[in-house]
Amino acid sequence: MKVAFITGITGQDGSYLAEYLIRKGYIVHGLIRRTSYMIRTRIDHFINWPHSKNMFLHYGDMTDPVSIQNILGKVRPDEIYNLAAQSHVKISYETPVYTAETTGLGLLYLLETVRSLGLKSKIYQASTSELFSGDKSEAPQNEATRFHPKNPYGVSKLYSAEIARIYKESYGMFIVNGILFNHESPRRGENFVTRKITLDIKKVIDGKKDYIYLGNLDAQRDWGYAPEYVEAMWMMLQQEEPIDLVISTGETHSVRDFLQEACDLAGLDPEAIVKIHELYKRPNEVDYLCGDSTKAKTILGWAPKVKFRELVKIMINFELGRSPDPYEQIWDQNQQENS
Ligand code: NAP
Ligand code: G4F
Repeated sequence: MKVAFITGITGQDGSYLAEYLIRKGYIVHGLIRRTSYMIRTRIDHFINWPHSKNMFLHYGDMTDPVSIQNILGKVRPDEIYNLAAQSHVKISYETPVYTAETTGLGLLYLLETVRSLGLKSKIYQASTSELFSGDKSEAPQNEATRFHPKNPYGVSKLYSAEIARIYKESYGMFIVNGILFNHESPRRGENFVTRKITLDIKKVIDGKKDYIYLGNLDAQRDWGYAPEYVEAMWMMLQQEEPIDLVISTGETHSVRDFLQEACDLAGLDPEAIVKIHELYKRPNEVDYLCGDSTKAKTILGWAPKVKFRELVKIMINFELGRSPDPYEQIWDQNQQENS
């Protein structure tokens, strides 16, 4: 049985990845933080599955290298997925040092531990399309596009992407950067724009809110469906060689488009319920993201099935109680196709 260690297991991606690996027969170890209130909403539903006897949670923190050393010394994983991060771009302006420590330096603690213990673990680093400038003239962005981050989160991720490359080249370690474009789901954090819109639509329908307050509606994003993206993470670690890859849908839409599509599906008029508020605008914006994942298609055989309209439908239908998150069907289908 393969052993995986996931940092960020309680997040959107970590929770889908843990489920995916448990279904594949892995022993999964996850890093969790001490919080005054124990909220593990995204993993609670499978923590007691019979096959989740192979799942173990360890207290620690990406800013505490001793905790990382102790856990890795015990677990000695075959695969490490470093998904932990202060991952909110706007909040990275308010907590720039903490963001740098967690999102940037955290990986260094992991790499140094793996190196000093002499582990042979393959390592996945959660890199991001926030490494790019978002200038439309540079789109579609691929593995050859220059990095030019625009915010404290992006530059922290640039540090981790580069230290990953340096450890790979210097020590021959197996480390890949998955350069993932935005990916969403019903498990998306509540203050990212897609989930905020779908959640607030539900509140408006229920009479709990009159308006949805948003920032820049013109920014364009390449939005995919998170369960498909965690599968790409796993595929990257199954290769003979570590190769950095862009994972994206190749379609881009504005925040305004997402809002309109979600409102149409819910039978609401966005003009009547949306107000623009400065609070949700950023000091600097990444205007235009549209990824080219041709290389991932060639090397991994990975291609997204869920595109923009289907994604909005999944999120709205879930929020309004019309249908559950369909990730299980998608995984079953992929397993059949791959076998
Ligand atoms: P998320 O939902 O915000 O989850 C972040 C995870 O990191 C949570 O489990 C969180 O724990 C944990 N974490 C934060 N600070 C930590 C610390 N100091 N020590 C230990 N754990 C800590 O993020 P996500 O959307 O799943 O994204 C996963 C990774 O991919 C992140 O690194 C993100 O930056 C990157 N990424 C995401 C996207 C996207 O569109 N989703 C695209 C590209 C890259 P708590 O639950 O305790 O807060
Ligand atoms: O949903 P967002 O907060 O995601 P953003 O900034 O693109 O970052 C996400 O994707 C990255 C990959 O490219 C990840 F690396 C990162 O960890 C995170 O998961 O904002 C999307 C867009 C932005 O242009 C923002 O200015 O929506 C715009 N927006 C407009 N109103 C808003 C709002 N964003 C948020 N969060 N809240 C608003 O009210």
